[in-house]
Amino acid sequence: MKISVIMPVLDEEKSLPLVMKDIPRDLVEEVVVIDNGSSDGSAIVARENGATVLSEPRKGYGYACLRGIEYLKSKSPDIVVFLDADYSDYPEEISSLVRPIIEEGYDMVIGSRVKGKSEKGAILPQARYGNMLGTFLIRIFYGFRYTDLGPFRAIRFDKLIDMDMQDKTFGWTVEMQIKGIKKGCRITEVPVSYRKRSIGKSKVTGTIRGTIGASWKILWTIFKYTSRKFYNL
Ligand SMILES: Nc1nc2c(ncn2[C@@H]2O[C@H](COP(=O)(O)OP(=O)(O)OP(=O)(O)O)[C@@H](O)[C@H]2O)c(=O)[nH]1
Ligand SMILES: [Mg+2]
Repeated sequence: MKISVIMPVLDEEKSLPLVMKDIPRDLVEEVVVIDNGSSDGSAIVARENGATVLSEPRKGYGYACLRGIEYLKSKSPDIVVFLDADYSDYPEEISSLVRPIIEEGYDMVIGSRVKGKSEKGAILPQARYGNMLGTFLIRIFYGFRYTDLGPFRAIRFDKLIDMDMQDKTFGWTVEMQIKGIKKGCRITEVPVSYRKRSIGKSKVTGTIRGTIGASWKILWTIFKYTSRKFYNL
């Protein structure tokens, strides 16, 4: 099976080489880095380390992912893995993320940091509570038990295209999880490990602005899709 990685990047020149080094290249055909207007050398470093580098000037995690998907339409991979560039996730665990798709016929596999081993302090309290609330609301509204809304995940490319993803920022992960349920995808979670960000600058849950912005967007996304469900929109 042809596997591609989509990696949105904003100013991660220091962590990128480590992430690239740990991606199992015997499994992954192409690593697509979407440089989202970095002011450091992220694009150069990514290219030097063997990634295909695209540029997306419109700022936002979702914008970057959408750009990656557009690019991959001409490549038609079987599976796409989403991975952060800050070296918090363990890229070598891509193999356990894709296994349920390859061997058991699943469509989408969410890497759960809650089920896996996290370094102490790696998942900040605000991220932990945000995850709990988000997954609780999804369980109430859709009856599916996720344990995490983390970014590290694998999905069959045809299912991803069928989802017609829309979110431009940090509602991205939750939109994918809700649409996976709505579209009748076969979904599972696998435990993934998580380490504390020790390189580069935090942009989301490590900052007040990022936390408020991401929390608001996640809740808004859940309520948007849920109200559509009730009103059959
Ligand atoms: N494309 C894009 N990527 C972003 C943006 N903000 C953050 N990222 C990337 O999204 C990933 C997650 O951001 P982080 O800053 O690690 O946020 P976090 O994981 O909540 O917090 P940490 O505890 O610092 O790891 C990283 O790979 C960032 O480079 C953005 O505006 N656009
Ligand atoms: Mg991070």
